[in-house]
Amino acid sequence: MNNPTWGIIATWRMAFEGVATASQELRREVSAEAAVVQAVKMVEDYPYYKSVGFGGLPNENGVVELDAAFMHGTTMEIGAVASVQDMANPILLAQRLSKERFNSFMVGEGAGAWAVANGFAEKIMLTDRARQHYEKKCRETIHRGLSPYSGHDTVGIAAVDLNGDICVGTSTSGLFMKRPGRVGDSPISGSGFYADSEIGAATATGLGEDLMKGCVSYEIVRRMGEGMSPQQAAQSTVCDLADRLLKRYGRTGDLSVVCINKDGEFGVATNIDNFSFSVATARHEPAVYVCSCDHGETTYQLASEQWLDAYQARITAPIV
Ligand code: SD4
Repeated sequence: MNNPTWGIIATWRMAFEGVATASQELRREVSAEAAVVQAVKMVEDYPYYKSVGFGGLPNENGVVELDAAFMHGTTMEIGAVASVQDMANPILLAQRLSKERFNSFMVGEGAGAWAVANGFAEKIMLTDRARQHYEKKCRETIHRGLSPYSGHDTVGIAAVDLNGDICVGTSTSGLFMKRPGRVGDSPISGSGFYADSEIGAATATGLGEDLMKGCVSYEIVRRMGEGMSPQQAAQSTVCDLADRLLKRYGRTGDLSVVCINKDGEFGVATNIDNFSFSVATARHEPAVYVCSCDHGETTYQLASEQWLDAYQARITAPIV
């Protein structure tokens, strides 16, 4: 067996604070489960991230519906919720449900009632800012017959701890302006996330409708299990799915993935420019990287101060 190591990787810049905090804990032998759940919760709680938790953008009726999942790669436990409303931290619901023998994936009203009965915090998740985004989108698109769908920012976080456990969690408000009841890949095992402590874990962000066509997270873990490096597994899975979609479905949405193996090596792949990710490992200080996609090949570089400043300015800018 290799020396014990630790690492954590997450989709997008928004997870950086959570990743940095988790890196302090993972090196002190805190579990991957605790690190992942805490890091996802930090993203859910921050009101300026508009596609996860508090401040997440609503569906076409102006209602925030949230999806989340948690998987433990040693026990194979999975818990997930979809389309839950007015619950402060969907990731905590998913984590708790992962301990249930039955009913471990719950949706909508049933999930909400179960969460309230079990003492989980309720919260109005629609912020004034999210409502302003919604009203703006209505003016700019649906009232004029245009497609309102754009952008994607689900948080997916995978971690390996010094004990050799690997866990993954996701949380999202899904597609902005989705139809009520629509569910994407994020709470779906194998699509939005997968973890196997004997191999590694992967998680995805992008257009759930297309990510689900390739079960990308399971596929990446499977390829790592067959001997590919995390980078090869991520890159080949995204390229193969994008090619198949273009050939057989005629188009492809955004597909972005991150993964990590049990040795703390990580991989990332995307078919868009400007996908960012946050990572920290025993060998790698916490950092944010920004990806480019050139002829299907993903490259990335450290986010510059300028990029980070522009990001913060953008997410907090007045909505006009
Ligand atoms: C979904 N994959 O629901 C998610 C979307 C995403 O910000 O990444 N959203 O399809």
